[in-house]
Amino acid sequence: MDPEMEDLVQLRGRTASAAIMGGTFDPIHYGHLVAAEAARVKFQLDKVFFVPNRQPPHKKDYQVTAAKHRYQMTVLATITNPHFYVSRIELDRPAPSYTIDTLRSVKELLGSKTQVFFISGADAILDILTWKDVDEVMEMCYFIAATRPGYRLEELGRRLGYLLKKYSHKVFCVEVPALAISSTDIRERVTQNRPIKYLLPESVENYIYKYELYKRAGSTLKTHVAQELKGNEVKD
Ligand code: DND
Repeated sequence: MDPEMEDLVQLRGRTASAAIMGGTFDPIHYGHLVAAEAARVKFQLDKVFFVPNRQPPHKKDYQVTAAKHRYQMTVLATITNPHFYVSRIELDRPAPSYTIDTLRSVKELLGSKTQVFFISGADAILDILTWKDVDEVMEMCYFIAATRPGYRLEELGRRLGYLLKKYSHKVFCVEVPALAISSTDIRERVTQNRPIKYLLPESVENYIYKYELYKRAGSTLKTHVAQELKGNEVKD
């Protein structure tokens, strides 16, 4: 059993709460970290598990950075928070990384006395109707949607229709001031030699420069598209 799974098992049988913060984390930044910490404090979560995916089911149009880099950046970013853990559960499972499969494994490990939350940006929640087995996903956990300050849950309701009506008691909001930060913007900034300081932890910034991630324009385009455009191979 990997060490992160042992952390999960510690909660088994207790009345406890654990949250999953699923993501591609390409790269992880302060928006993710602030959202997770705000959720932890507001909902008194015992532990937050960051779960980098192996291949996001919804991002088939670009090649994500190698899993080992995304995992290591996530470990570096979370190391200073005693409540944050990183799980390899999706990295060690064949792709695509469906959230329903992760929830099933986590629920089985934790047992019925632990409440499971899933932390997500409001933008990701708006796409949830396209997720695999969405009704079962909603049955299995509570959702914490990170929103801009002042955002109203009713706005989510308008977009989510039946899903939010049926599961309104399971969806909560937490306000996050750092919502403008995005992984896409950080990747583009590195490619264009623009600063990324203060958008993400310094350790992750240094990691990106050390391993020369995101240096090449189009490095995150899906390989065959990039080959057509550039006529040469694109690596992670
Ligand atoms: P992303 O690729 O959007 O992650 O994936 C989010 C999660 O949804 C992952 O666990 C996916 O596997 C899962 N998913 C997506 C689609 C289909 C299915 C599952 C399925 O099972 O069928 P990012 O690394 O881009 O972002 C991670 C999270 O952080 C997201 O929820 C995103 O909305 C949020 N986020 C921010 N939150 C607060 N402030 C910011 C943020 N930027 C991103 N600045």
